[in-house]
Amino acid sequence: MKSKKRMVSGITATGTVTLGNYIGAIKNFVKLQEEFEMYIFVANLHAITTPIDKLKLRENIKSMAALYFACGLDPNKVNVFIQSEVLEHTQLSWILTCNSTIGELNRMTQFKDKSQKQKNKNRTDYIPTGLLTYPLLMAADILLYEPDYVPVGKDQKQHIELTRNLAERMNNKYGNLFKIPEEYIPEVGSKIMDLQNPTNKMSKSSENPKSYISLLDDIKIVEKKIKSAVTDSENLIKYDPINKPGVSNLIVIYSSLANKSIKEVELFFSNKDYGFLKNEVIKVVSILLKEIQDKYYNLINSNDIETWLEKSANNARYLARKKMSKVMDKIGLNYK
Ligand code: AQP
Repeated sequence: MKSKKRMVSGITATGTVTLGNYIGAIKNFVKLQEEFEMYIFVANLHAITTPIDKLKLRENIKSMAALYFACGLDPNKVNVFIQSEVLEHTQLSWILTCNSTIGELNRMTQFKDKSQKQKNKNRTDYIPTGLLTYPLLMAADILLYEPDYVPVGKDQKQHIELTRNLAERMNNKYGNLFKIPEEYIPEVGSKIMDLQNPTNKMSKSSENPKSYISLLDDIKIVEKKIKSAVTDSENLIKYDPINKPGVSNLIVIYSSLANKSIKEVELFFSNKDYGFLKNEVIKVVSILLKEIQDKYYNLINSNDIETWLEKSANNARYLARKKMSKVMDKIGLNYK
């Protein structure tokens, strides 16, 4: 029997999962779980890249794990685990750090954007080193598991390229160490935008809660957030991300959740106004969130989650240890 192709991915536990994370990542994990062998983790080590309150972090980790299942990941099909519970992630990350250059990390747009945010907070003296080096932890997250594909949003494309470069570099230097992964970017919704500033990506750590929809938001709040989403004064429903970023973002959200192509959505909304568009977006988002939240509140206090996470962490450890043992041998760290 032909074995399944493997995928690995994770979401950073900096806040509650957003609609952007859902459309850009989780929705696809759910779709692909039948076809692929999947390793999906709660990226808690990535969450300490910038300062985070410890109680908040703890809460985020559990909530994210429960949300993965509430969104439809089947614990019998997908390995969902907590990143820090597989120690090899940090071990390999150090080895990759020693095989990378500051120049290539400095070129990462996410580093430029996120360090700019720190500067905007008047913290010019405080750009955490982890902000520069986290793409290497991400590369380790991937390379440990020899995946065929890494499902990501557009914003992470550059990090996958870095991962591939590092893997090729180390393969050339030490012999065949790593499998070169391919990125897997969804056709629709690979970048859901901020509702208040639609030229920026929707982010769970944004300081303005009106700019994102969290999967655990109260439906009444969601309604308000969508109603106050920034559009333009043209009152023309057309997909044009450059000139009409706000309207295009609503079209993309609707298209993804209603499972319709952008063309079909444009046709459906032709001759309609923005009020109508927003109401339809509210409907599809509310249906989704209600379903997720019902499952979430049933799950969050059950013991099942810990059992599922532990079983999957064991599966992940098995692969990660095998890979690390090979790496240690090939680069000369193993003296025996
Ligand atoms: N707005 C988005 N649209 C589509 N996909 C998105 N992803 C994130 N935001 C969007 C995808 O979700 C996965 C996990 O992302 P992450 O949380 O690990 O990192 P991130 O991209 O930095 O996401 P956030 O929400 O913006 O986090 P913070 O606020 O902590 O920086 C990835 O596949 C990502 O592409």
